[in-house]
Amino acid sequence: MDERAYDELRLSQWRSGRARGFSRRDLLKLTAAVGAAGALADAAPAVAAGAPIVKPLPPELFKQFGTNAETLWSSLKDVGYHVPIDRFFVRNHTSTPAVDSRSWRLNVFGAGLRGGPAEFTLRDLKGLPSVTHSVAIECAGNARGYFTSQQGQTVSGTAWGLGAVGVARWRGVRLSTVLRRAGLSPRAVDVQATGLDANFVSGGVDLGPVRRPMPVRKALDDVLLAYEMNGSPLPTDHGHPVRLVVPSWIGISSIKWVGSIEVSDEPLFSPWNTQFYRLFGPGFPADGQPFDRQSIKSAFELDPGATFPAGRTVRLTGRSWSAAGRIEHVDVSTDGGTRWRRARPVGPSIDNAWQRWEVDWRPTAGTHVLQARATDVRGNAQPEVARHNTLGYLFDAVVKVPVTAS
Ligand SMILES: Nc1nc2c(c(=O)[nH]1)N[C@H]1C(S)=C(S)[C@@H](COP(=O)(O)O)O[C@H]1N2
Ligand SMILES: [Mo]
Repeated sequence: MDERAYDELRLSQWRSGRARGFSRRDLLKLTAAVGAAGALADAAPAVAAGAPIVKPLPPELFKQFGTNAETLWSSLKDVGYHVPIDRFFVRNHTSTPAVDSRSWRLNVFGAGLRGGPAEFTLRDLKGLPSVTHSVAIECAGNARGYFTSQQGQTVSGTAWGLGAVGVARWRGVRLSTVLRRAGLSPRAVDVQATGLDANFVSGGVDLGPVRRPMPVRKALDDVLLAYEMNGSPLPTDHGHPVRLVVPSWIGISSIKWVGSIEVSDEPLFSPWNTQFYRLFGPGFPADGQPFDRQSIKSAFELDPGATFPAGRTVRLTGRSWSAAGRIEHVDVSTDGGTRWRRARPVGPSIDNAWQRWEVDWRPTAGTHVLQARATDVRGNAQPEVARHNTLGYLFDAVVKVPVTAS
């Protein structure tokens, strides 16, 4: 079954009340509470205990939004294919917890296992065959701010620029290896990891710990339980000691600080696939349209408002990425979209990661609008306008970047 068909089936099961963990009634209650409080999904959490983010967030590397911090694209110029840990974006629903890796255990349980629960220490996981992959993690709300600034539309949630994305080298064990060791049953339907961070409270309602189910088919396909990032033990803010890395899917799938994994023999639901991370708004089903996959985007390695010397050739650099496949080509305009030219690819184009590129440009004095438009190997190209949805997910339109030369 393809992902879309799976989503549709899941939606109808949920509508008909076949939902354990988070029912339609819970959602209606929640919607009322959220409406009353005037807050919405992805907004700053009501409680944030301790240090929301542990690593330093210098203003030349990050723009901070409460418990979240996006990478400034100017900080990715000349840093190579992978985003260094010191500038990788952080998206926390609450706060970064301190998890002791020696006493940490992964508990795998549920009716989708042949026997009882299984427990793994970090040592156990490291003793299993490991794989290393370059994979992008990107927030579903990345570039959300452009719905408002570029399209004049109202959306709720963190007004990210383009910096809620990063590619790192993740090393870990395949989730499929762990699930098979735990005794996966042919009856298994869904797999849901739960984080050890504090419960997420939204609009006065305690929604429990961050968790989100995925179909067993995805779990067995390409998902990692990662314990290393760019060759270092997984850093505190990025899920120490172990996180999921779910290639091509929205960032919320890649649960950090994993404490347990439920394998169920029926569909699972959580607020993170019912109330949040669904497409709501005109043209979408009243219950929202489910989605799992990320979209296609491009970014220049500079910040809006950057300045250049006039009359001298500069090298513009950037990156493009698509969840549907490798980037085929990137077109760049430096005159607000009248003329486009092909950017030169730089280095590899890796599936589920990104493609770096460059173009030379000699600006005249004055203000200019830069744009980059990517096309992937499946023929998907970035549109002029992203499809509006009230929670502001999956912005994929070509971004207009104002710069000045003097
Ligand atoms: N336990 C837990 N996992 C989580 C989150 C969280 O708040 N708690 N945030 C998710 C979201 S919305 C995103 S976009 C990614 C961000 O990963 P990063 O902070 O390592 O960049 O983690 C996901 N995993
Ligand atoms: Mo996210």
